[in-house]
Amino acid sequence: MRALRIWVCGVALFWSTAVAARSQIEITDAWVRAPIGQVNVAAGYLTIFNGGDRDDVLLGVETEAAARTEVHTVSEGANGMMRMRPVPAVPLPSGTSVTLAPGGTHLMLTGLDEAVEDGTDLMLRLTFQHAGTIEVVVPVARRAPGS
Ligand SMILES: [Cu+2]
Repeated sequence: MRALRIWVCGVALFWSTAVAARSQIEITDAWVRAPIGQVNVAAGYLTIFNGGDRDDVLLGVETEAAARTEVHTVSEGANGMMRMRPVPAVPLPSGTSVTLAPGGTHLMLTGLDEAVEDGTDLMLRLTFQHAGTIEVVVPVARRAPGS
Protein backbone atom coordinates (compact mmCIF):
# COMPACT_ATOMS: atom_id res chain seq x y z
CA MET A 1 0.00 0.00 0.00
CA ARG A 2 2.77 2.40 0.88
CA ALA A 3 4.44 2.04 -2.49
CA LEU A 4 1.13 2.64 -4.23
CA ARG A 5 0.44 5.80 -2.24
CA ILE A 6 3.86 7.23 -3.09
CA TRP A 7 3.28 6.45 -6.73
CA VAL A 8 -0.13 8.17 -6.69
CA CYS A 9 1.36 11.26 -5.01
CA GLY A 10 4.12 11.33 -7.61
CA VAL A 11 1.60 11.31 -10.41
CA ALA A 12 -0.46 14.06 -8.75
CA LEU A 13 2.65 16.20 -8.32
CA PHE A 14 3.68 15.68 -11.92
CA TRP A 15 0.19 16.53 -13.11
CA SER A 16 -0.11 19.76 -11.12
CA THR A 17 3.33 20.89 -12.32
CA ALA A 18 2.31 20.21 -15.90
CA VAL A 19 -0.91 22.20 -15.54
CA ALA A 20 0.90 25.13 -13.90
CA ALA A 21 3.52 25.19 -16.65
CA ARG A 22 0.83 25.39 -19.30
CA SER A 23 -1.28 28.20 -17.86
CA GLN A 24 1.37 30.59 -16.43
CA ILE A 25 -0.91 33.28 -15.14
CA GLU A 26 0.95 35.73 -12.90
CA ILE A 27 -0.79 38.13 -10.56
CA THR A 28 1.18 41.06 -9.18
CA ASP A 29 0.64 44.42 -7.48
CA ALA A 30 -2.64 43.32 -5.97
CA TRP A 31 -4.18 45.46 -3.23
CA VAL A 32 -7.56 46.55 -1.95
CA ARG A 33 -8.15 50.15 -0.93
CA ALA A 34 -9.09 50.32 2.71
CA PRO A 35 -12.69 51.50 3.11
CA ILE A 36 -13.10 54.82 4.89
CA GLY A 37 -15.60 55.05 7.73
CA GLN A 38 -18.67 52.84 7.63
CA VAL A 39 -18.69 52.27 3.87
CA ASN A 40 -19.03 48.58 3.01
CA VAL A 41 -17.63 48.93 -0.48
CA ALA A 42 -13.99 48.78 -1.57
CA ALA A 43 -12.07 48.86 -4.83
CA GLY A 44 -9.33 46.37 -5.64
CA TYR A 45 -6.45 46.56 -8.09
CA LEU A 46 -4.02 44.11 -9.63
CA THR A 47 -2.03 43.20 -12.71
CA ILE A 48 -2.62 39.89 -14.46
CA PHE A 49 -0.01 38.61 -16.89
CA ASN A 50 -0.72 35.71 -19.20
CA GLY A 51 2.70 34.18 -19.87
CA GLY A 52 1.20 31.02 -21.31
CA ASP A 53 1.01 30.19 -24.98
CA ARG A 54 -2.74 30.32 -25.22
CA ASP A 55 -5.29 33.04 -24.69
CA ASP A 56 -7.24 32.99 -21.46
CA VAL A 57 -10.19 34.85 -19.97
CA LEU A 58 -10.81 36.05 -16.43
CA LEU A 59 -14.33 34.84 -15.75
CA GLY A 60 -14.88 35.96 -12.20
CA VAL A 61 -13.46 37.03 -8.88
CA GLU A 62 -14.71 36.26 -5.42
CA THR A 63 -13.68 36.61 -1.82
CA GLU A 64 -15.14 35.47 1.45
CA ALA A 65 -14.56 39.03 2.69
CA ALA A 66 -17.32 40.48 0.48
CA ALA A 67 -20.80 39.46 -0.59
CA ARG A 68 -20.00 40.26 -4.20
CA THR A 69 -16.96 41.06 -6.30
CA GLU A 70 -17.25 42.46 -9.82
CA VAL A 71 -14.87 43.82 -12.43
CA HIS A 72 -15.87 47.38 -13.30
CA THR A 73 -14.79 49.52 -16.21
CA VAL A 74 -14.94 53.30 -15.99
CA SER A 75 -16.16 55.49 -18.82
CA GLU A 76 -17.24 59.09 -19.17
CA GLY A 77 -20.99 59.52 -19.59
CA ALA A 78 -22.74 62.14 -21.74
CA ASN A 79 -22.91 64.58 -18.82
CA GLY A 80 -19.19 64.32 -18.10
CA MET A 81 -19.75 62.11 -15.06
CA MET A 82 -17.63 59.00 -14.72
CA ARG A 83 -19.71 55.86 -14.83
CA MET A 84 -18.79 52.38 -13.65
CA ARG A 85 -20.06 49.37 -15.46
CA PRO A 86 -19.62 45.69 -14.54
CA VAL A 87 -17.95 43.52 -17.19
CA PRO A 88 -18.66 39.78 -17.20
CA ALA A 89 -15.22 38.72 -18.45
CA VAL A 90 -11.75 40.12 -19.07
CA PRO A 91 -9.86 38.72 -22.09
CA LEU A 92 -6.18 37.89 -21.50
CA PRO A 93 -4.46 37.22 -24.82
CA SER A 94 -1.29 35.14 -24.60
CA GLY A 95 1.77 37.24 -23.76
CA THR A 96 -0.15 40.29 -22.57
CA SER A 97 -1.05 41.78 -19.24
CA VAL A 98 -4.09 43.60 -17.97
CA THR A 99 -3.76 46.19 -15.25
CA LEU A 100 -6.56 47.19 -12.94
CA ALA A 101 -5.50 50.48 -11.37
CA PRO A 102 -7.03 53.55 -9.70
CA GLY A 103 -8.95 55.67 -12.22
CA GLY A 104 -9.63 52.76 -14.56
CA THR A 105 -10.81 49.19 -14.57
CA HIS A 106 -11.01 47.89 -11.01
CA LEU A 107 -12.49 45.23 -8.80
CA MET A 108 -15.52 46.32 -6.83
CA LEU A 109 -16.13 44.53 -3.57
CA THR A 110 -19.59 45.12 -2.14
CA GLY A 111 -21.15 43.86 1.05
CA LEU A 112 -17.71 44.07 2.59
CA ASP A 113 -16.96 42.29 5.84
CA GLU A 114 -16.53 44.74 8.73
CA ALA A 115 -13.16 43.18 9.55
CA VAL A 116 -11.68 44.47 6.29
CA GLU A 117 -9.58 47.50 7.20
CA ASP A 118 -6.21 49.09 6.64
CA GLY A 119 -3.41 46.66 7.49
CA THR A 120 -5.38 43.44 7.05
CA ASP A 121 -5.24 40.91 4.20
CA LEU A 122 -7.93 39.16 2.25
CA MET A 123 -7.93 36.22 -0.12
CA LEU A 124 -9.12 36.77 -3.68
CA ARG A 125 -10.11 33.78 -5.79
CA LEU A 126 -9.82 34.43 -9.52
CA THR A 127 -11.38 32.02 -12.00
CA PHE A 128 -9.93 31.73 -15.49
CA GLN A 129 -11.31 29.87 -18.47
CA HIS A 130 -8.16 27.76 -18.89
CA ALA A 131 -5.96 28.37 -15.85
CA GLY A 132 -8.79 27.46 -13.48
CA THR A 133 -8.86 29.02 -10.03
CA ILE A 134 -5.97 31.04 -8.64
CA GLU A 135 -5.99 32.37 -5.09
CA VAL A 136 -4.00 35.40 -4.03
CA VAL A 137 -3.56 37.00 -0.64
CA VAL A 138 -4.07 40.72 -1.05
CA PRO A 139 -3.15 43.49 1.38
CA VAL A 140 -5.74 46.08 2.38
CA ALA A 141 -4.11 49.53 2.42
CA ARG A 142 -4.90 53.23 2.08
CA ARG A 143 -2.66 53.56 -0.97
CA ALA A 144 -0.85 51.29 -3.42
CA PRO A 145 1.87 49.35 -1.55
CA GLY A 146 5.27 50.77 -2.44
CA SER A 147 3.94 54.16 -3.59
CU1 LIG B 1 -16.71 50.13 -9.35
